[in-house]
Amino acid sequence: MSALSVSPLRFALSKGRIFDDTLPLLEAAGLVPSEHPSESRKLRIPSADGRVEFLIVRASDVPTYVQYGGADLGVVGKDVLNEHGGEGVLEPLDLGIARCKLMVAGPVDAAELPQRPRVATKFPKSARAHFAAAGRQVELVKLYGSMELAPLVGLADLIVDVVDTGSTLRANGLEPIEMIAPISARLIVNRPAMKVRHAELSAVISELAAACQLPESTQESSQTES
Ligand code: PRT
Ligand code: MG
Repeated sequence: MSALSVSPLRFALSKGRIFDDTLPLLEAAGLVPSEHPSESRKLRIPSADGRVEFLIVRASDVPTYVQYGGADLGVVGKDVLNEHGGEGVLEPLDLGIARCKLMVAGPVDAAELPQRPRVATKFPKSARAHFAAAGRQVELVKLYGSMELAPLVGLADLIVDVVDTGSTLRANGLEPIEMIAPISARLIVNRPAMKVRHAELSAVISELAAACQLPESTQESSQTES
């Protein structure tokens, strides 16, 4: 870095799972938040060394902040990134944390499915691509949470949701039917920032890559839901 004082890199994170799983990697990279967001109402939290400023945003808003340069970088689940589409962001690292699976699930004792089943999901883009690829007709219903409830009250025949242990499915009389994609959290970077602040961002990417002991590769964020 130059001797001139520069503003800290802005790093978007969501509270909960993503923050908790990213924290050990940040610590290994020497980027320690000066406060924990669950113990603070602040939405901007500097790192102890002042190199970055963490922005606490909704999980689904992380790609938007990074796309428009509100944040220079961020951590987001691949499920959320696929729904966003990845425009304007680079995806240099699979952090291998917050792992889960995007799955189709339905009632354990389900009768035969209708010709065109109704599918409730927070992930319509991924769900649409999955069923279209299989040549299956479905009616998608967009929900923002508690997808597991929809089949229990007749709102939907199936759901598409992220599943970790599967205990939430089981607790609601549902079972996994098929996997759409394995999911993990990704480091994303604003495309113009990667040019303008290349040295600082490369340093952070390398440090985080070392922290999660993965080879790094600067690749275009995938626009496809595999
Ligand atoms: O705030 P907003 O509503 O926008 O986002 P969010 O609530 O989805 O964020 P958060 O913090 O819950 O999840 C952030 C990211 O963590 C997701 O985008 C996924 O990439 C990843 N992740 C990993 C998960 C899970 N595991 C997971 N288990 N996200 C959600 N869940 C849910 C699951 O759907 C179920 O309802 O947690 C519940 C428990 O899972 P089981 O299978 O262990 O019972
Ligand atoms: Mg939430």
